[in-house]
Amino acid sequence: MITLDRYILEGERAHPGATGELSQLLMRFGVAGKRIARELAVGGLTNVLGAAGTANVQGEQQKKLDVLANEILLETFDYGGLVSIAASEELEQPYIYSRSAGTGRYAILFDPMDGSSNIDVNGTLGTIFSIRRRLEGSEADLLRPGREQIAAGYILFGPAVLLVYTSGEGVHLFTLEPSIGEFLLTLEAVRMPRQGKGYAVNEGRSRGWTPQTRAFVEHLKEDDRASGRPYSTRYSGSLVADFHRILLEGGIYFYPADASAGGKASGKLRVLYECHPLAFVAEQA
Ligand code: FDP
Repeated sequence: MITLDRYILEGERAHPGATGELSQLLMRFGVAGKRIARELAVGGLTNVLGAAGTANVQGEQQKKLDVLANEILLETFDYGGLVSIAASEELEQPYIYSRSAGTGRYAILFDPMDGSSNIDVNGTLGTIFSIRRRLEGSEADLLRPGREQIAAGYILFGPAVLLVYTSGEGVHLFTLEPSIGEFLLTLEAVRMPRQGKGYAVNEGRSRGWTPQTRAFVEHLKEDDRASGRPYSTRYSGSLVADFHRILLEGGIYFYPADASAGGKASGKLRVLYECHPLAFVAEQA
C-alpha cells in the first residue's frame, strides 16, 4: 500500500537538495480534498446544497459548496508558512497569507469546485490546483506563464475520490480509501492515449460558434473508420470529469468562443485556474 504521503516523501529523496516544502504542499491538497469530499458526501443532509445568493467576479452565481470549498482550501494553507499568496476562481482579489506573505516560497491558484452545476444533482465535481514559486511576493507571481508551474493537478469527486498530480515527472493517480482515510497510489506515470473516441463540448451552444468550430464538430461525427470516426459525445458539465476520461481514454474537450446571446465571447475556461494546470497534466501524460 503506497499512500500519497509516502509516494511524495519517497519521491523527494530522489532530489537531495529538496527542502520538503513542496512535498508538504502537495500533501496538504490531499487533506483539503478529504475535507471537501466529506462536505460533498453529506451535503444533502447538512443543508449546504443550493445557491449561496452571491456572485463571483466572473458574474456567476455561487453555490454554497463553491464558497465552502474555497474556505477549506484557503484555511488549509493558513499555517506552516508555505504559501505567501493564493488566487481562487471564487475570489475577486488575491488572498495574502499575512503570517507568511514575505517568507512562504509558493504561490497557489485553485478552482475550488469545478463543474458546480453538478453540485445539486450528485454529479461529478473537481478541485483544480496549480503551484508556482513566489518571486516578487505580489499579484504578479500569479500571472506568470503556465510553463513556470512547478506542480499542478486535481481532485475528482465521483464514485471514488481521486487525486491526480504532476510535479513535472509524470502524472500519478491516487484513490481515496475511505475506511482508512488515505489516498493510495493507483496508477503511476499515466500515459494519455494519442487518440480517443469521444469529444466533450456543450453542443447546445453551437449556434454561437464560428463556422469552423461547427464544421470541426460535424467532422468528428462523420463516418470514417480509418480515423476512428464518428466520435461519441461525452459531456458531463464538469471539466475535471471530462478531462479525466480523456486522460485515461483519449479524446477532446473544448469550450469554444460563443458569440450568441448570453454566451462567453472568449470561451468559458479560465486560463489560470483551469487551462494552465490541466495543460501541465496533459503534457506530462
Ligand atoms: P462551471 O460550471 O463550474 O463553471 O469551469 C467551467 C465549467 O464549470 C466546466 O467545468 C464545465 O465543463 C463548463 O463550465 C460547463 O459550462 P456549460 O454549463 O456552459 O456547459
